[in-house]
Parts: sequence; structure tokens; C-alpha cells
Amino acid sequence: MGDIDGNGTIDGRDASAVLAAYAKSSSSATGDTGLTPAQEKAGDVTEDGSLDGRDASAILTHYTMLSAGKAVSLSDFSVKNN
Ligand SMILES: [Ca+2]
Repeated sequence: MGDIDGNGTIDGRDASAVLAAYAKSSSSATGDTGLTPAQEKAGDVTEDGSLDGRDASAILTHYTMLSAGKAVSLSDFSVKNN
């Protein structure tokens, strides 16, 4: 979860990918994100069924905290835990 581009790490590029997909789906009549279903699932880190700024924010926060040496899990950002 969270690794949208599939390079093995969750980082700022994944947050950017989510934002780009969100922008694309917002401007598309069909809501097409331009991502594969697997990528959409990976990007929906808040697990609320939609890909939006909250997912990008969660990915970025997660990456920032990991970079700062904090032990966090992406599931900490799931709506189930809010
Ligand atoms: Ca990645």
C-alpha cells in the first residue's frame, strides 16, 4: 500500500502520483485516474474508496516521518483508525 509507482519505496513520487491521478480524475468526465486498478488500490491509503488529496497527504506525512526516523505505518492513516 502506498507504493503507486512500484519502485519498492513509498516516497514523494508516490504522493505526486496520487495528486496527478486525483487531478486527472477530477477533470475527466469518466473519473479516469490514468492508473491501473492495482495502482489505484495502492494509492487509496486512507481506504475510503477514493483517491484524493488526503491520500497524497498521508503518503507524504508517512514518508516525512520515516525520513525523520519515526516508526510509522501507512495503516496509521487509514480511516479505520481515525
Ligand atoms: Ca514508490
